Amino acid sequence: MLSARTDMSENLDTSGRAPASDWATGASGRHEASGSFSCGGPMLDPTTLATHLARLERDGYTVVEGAFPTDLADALVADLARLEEELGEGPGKNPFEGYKTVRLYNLLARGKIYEQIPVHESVLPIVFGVLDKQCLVSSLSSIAIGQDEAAQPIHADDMLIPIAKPHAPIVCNTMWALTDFTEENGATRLLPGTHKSDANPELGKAYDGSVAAEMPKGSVLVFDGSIWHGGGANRTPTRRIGIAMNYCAGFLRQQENQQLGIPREIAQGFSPRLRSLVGYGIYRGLVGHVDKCSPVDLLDGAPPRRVLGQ
Ligand SMILES: O=C(O)CCC(=O)C(=O)O
Repeated sequence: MLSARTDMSENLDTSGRAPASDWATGASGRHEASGSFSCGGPMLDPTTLATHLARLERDGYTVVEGAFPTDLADALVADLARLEEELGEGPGKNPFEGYKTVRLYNLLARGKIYEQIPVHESVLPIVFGVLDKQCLVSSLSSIAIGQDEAAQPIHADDMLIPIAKPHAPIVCNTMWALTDFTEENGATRLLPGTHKSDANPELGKAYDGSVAAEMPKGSVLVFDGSIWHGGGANRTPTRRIGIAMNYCAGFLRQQENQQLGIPREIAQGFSPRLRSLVGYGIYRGLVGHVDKCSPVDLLDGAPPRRVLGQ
């Protein structure tokens, strides 16, 4: 659980080693908020953080309105348009990705502007509260749902992971609204409470009781990876554009391979926190080492320091 010591700076040891106290506490997030919580930017006040974590626990999701400036949303939309053109990406070719939806993957490799997303102080403390401070970036992609797109099949983002449900959160995902999200334009649909279900949804089956996560541009939907959900149908002439910033527990395999997918010279320019989040660290002082050394030293080409068995 989050302990009273909630300053994220303690997670900045670039060796990626767990702080000694994390060995003692287990340092798992699991919905407990206490004390103020800073990612180095403005504080997310403890009451607001606790409210979001309580909603996540009860419903499986929460929406942070005004999480980031609308001019950042506009800048991201413009950069995604540039990328779509440069990469020559078109709509998906299956019902899950959508036939009228354009997705761009591996965004941390595509431009400096994306580096602020995984570490954003309005959202990361909530993710830390659900997972823990040693969680990882699982994937970072954009999803632009075009006119006349059908609703995406209802699914759970952790349904490929073959462990019995319900279980503690191991995936926590976020959807950044770069345009307003409305019921008409394809706002994400969620089935509240299904993160506690002992089953996964049946793909292709229609489910009653979903709610549309309507939110203004600049908001972020945060949800438990077990909740049943899917992108909505777009019945408007304009695109619904979002960024799917997804996280997983530090002991899980990341959905996008960050260490190979992000060129080394780009990762070398990341902040210590971002390096740690993409996986250049060591989980609980053991998992992810290279010859007993931290991968972060190898990233920099620095003489590797032994972090195990000293
Ligand atoms: O686009 C959305 O709102 C949701 C997308 C999603 O759930 C997914 O692709 O896994």
